[in-house]
Amino acid sequence: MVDNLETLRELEKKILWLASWTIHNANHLRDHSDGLKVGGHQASSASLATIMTALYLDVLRPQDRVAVKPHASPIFHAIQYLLGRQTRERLEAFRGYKGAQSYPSRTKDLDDVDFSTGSVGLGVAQTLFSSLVQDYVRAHGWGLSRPEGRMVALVGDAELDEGNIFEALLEGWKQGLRNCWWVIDYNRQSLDAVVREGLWERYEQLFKNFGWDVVILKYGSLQQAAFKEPGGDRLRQWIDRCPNPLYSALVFAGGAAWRKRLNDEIGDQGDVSRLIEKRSDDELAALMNNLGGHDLPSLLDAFYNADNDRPTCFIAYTVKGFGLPMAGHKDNHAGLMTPAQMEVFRKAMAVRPGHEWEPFEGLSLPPEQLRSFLDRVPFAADKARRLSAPPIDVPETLPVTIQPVMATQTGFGALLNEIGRGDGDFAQHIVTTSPDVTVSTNLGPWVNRRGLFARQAMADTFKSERIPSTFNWEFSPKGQHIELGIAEMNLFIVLSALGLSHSINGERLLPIGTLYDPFIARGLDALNYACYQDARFILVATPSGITLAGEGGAHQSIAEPLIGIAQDGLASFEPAYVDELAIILRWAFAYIQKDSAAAPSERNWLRDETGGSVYLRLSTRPVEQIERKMTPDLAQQIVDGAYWQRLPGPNAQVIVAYTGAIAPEAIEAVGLMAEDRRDVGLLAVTSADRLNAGWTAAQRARERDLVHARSHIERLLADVPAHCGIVSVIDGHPATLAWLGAVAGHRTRPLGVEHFGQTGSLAELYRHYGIDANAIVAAAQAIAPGRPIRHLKALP
Ligand SMILES: Cc1ncc(C[n+]2csc(CCOP(=O)(O)OP(=O)(O)O)c2C)c(N)n1
Ligand SMILES: [Mg+2]
Repeated sequence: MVDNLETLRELEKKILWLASWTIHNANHLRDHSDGLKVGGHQASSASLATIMTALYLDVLRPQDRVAVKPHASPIFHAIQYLLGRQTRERLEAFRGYKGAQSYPSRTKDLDDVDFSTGSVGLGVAQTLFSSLVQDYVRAHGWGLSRPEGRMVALVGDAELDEGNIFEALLEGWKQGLRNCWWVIDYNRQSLDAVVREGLWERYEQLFKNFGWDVVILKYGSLQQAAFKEPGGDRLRQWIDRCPNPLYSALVFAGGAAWRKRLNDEIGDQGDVSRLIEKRSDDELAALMNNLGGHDLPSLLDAFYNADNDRPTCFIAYTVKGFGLPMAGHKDNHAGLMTPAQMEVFRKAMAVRPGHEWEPFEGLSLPPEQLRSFLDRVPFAADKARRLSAPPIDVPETLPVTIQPVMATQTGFGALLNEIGRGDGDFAQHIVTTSPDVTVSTNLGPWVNRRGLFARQAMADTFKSERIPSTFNWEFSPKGQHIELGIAEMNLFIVLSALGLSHSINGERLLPIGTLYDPFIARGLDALNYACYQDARFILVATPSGITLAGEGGAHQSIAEPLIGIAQDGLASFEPAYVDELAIILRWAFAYIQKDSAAAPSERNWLRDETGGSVYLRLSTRPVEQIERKMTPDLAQQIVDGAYWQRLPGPNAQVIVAYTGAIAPEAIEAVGLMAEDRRDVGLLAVTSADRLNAGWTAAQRARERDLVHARSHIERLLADVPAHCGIVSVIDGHPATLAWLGAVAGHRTRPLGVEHFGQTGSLAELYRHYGIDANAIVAAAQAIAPGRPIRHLKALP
């Protein structure tokens, strides 16, 4: 490694140049009439230039995976460009249409981003959980022919303000984390200003408390050498006492300012004055800027000496804007170099105009030597860093014994219990996880069969003490359930890591996470992040809605069905019956494994061949089940999002469209209206999300001249007479189904819950929020005039 120092130094310069040029080019050469300005990248990127050079061009191996601090994307892209994995066209279009992404993106970037970043904190936690997932995979005997990778996060210091990082740390400690590096870019600046003094001490203690090794990279090798000179210890004391804002200000002000300040404060102290005097302004600035995070020898030494059996946190002192005129200035976050500054920088880098993109322009080492070095960079040794794994066969049907009265949540437990009996590939690749609600979301029977996962076996004391208990709480490396603490953020990030295992570890998992529906909101950004990375998992959110009557407003979800509609990469369902759930769950296992860029199917206009993740909103409400034969056609309609539970007649005046646990009220309302309204129809909506998506896509296709495009909901409503009204009802926000009226122009009255729930009996709450049978009938009477409906009771 040390032999390469000169080459690495040259390339570090080039990387900083290319990143700066990418930003400058995007900002100054593009027409910004659209207001699209580069912000936040320049100074923040420069801060990590040395660390990333050391890692990517020397330390990392193909099996290592990295989450790069969002604003360091220009450095990442520049490195990939030098390695031949990024194109000039994309760099020229940085932040533009189809250009290199502002924040590294697995799904949108060309240059093989390991983990997307953007919303700070999430990529950091992703590396921790990816390391746990790597351990899970290997403990199950898979992927042992590949070397273990280190999961590395390049973390902004202000990023550590994000609570999800600490939630992850605690979980990592519980699960015996290893092979995980967090390199903290300790530039002591955030977006707005300079951070508090002494944060490193808190971090150091904190990480140590969680079982991490902490390596502090404060002084670069120039500084270390200077400290050995006479007077060096005084200089060191001065540096240690210097407040963050002052250090930053002096970095910005440069050599002369350093000299003045040092002379003013310690200049009369003999040896140290000579130490200062000996150096020119430039040399003095170079010395004072030579913090650990900008010193290749210190960095390489630290990285090569890490013990990978433990997680390691490197606190690397850096300068935000290092090597650029804005270095250290507290306002530099959105700072950009002016054309004049860029011109000075260009000259300093010996880059001729018109040769800005040339990889070796202005470097002193011969291009062949640099090329041959880059060709041998270990990180880029494999052609494709991304791995893949074939799909796991899913049984044709998932058997389940359906009780006459049953809740979907119970059905879910029963389905998994049945799967848990099997010992084929399918059952073996399922991994479940839950944030301390395993038992209350009905995963208990599955866990009893498959056990909990831990790298080291742990017996269930209750069992060994022969105390009867319903649940067998035994941990072993073969277990298939990852029990998490309550933090929902961690649930979504572990799902993100499990759901990328095929790509990261080359071993496919079928992850299922359970939580209470309202707490999706608690981890929503992490869920969004997981979907943005195209991680694949099944989310079972149960219980849900005001149906959770006695639990009250804090546990009753309202907005989640709308999240289900709006969240990209997530197909959501809310079945009413267990036979529907069995169909949907089977479909979900196949859907999460699809991986092609196929066009939407002309049958439902959904992108079923592309796949995605799945969200099932379930309920604890026992509902009378329908005895029926599951035909292929019915199964298909359940998956497509809706079916006629009662077909409306040709003269229908009203149809009731319902979703989920409210089915008995919808059925009752149809019965109450039957005498006074002709041909009432009952539409069972199993997925408002998929119905809506298909409808939108089919319209778009028609607007593009595919005149025959029809979505599932358009076909279902095609024969409903124009004068017919629709009453929709859901235990969730009414907007979920309100759009149904726009499909074919039917007058619609959407019922649902808009205000915080409360405690009460089911009947009281359904009545209070207007989603009981009587409210449905009242709505029908209002939008489908006719003779008064006799069974309608006066509403309170
Ligand atoms: C969740 C989230 N909140 C806010 C932001 C906006 N933001 C981007 S960078 C940043 C400051 C980051 O500071 P630091 O992590 O120290 O990185 P540096 O800029 O010093 O490189 C903020 C607030 C974001 N990207 N994500
Ligand atoms: Mg910072």
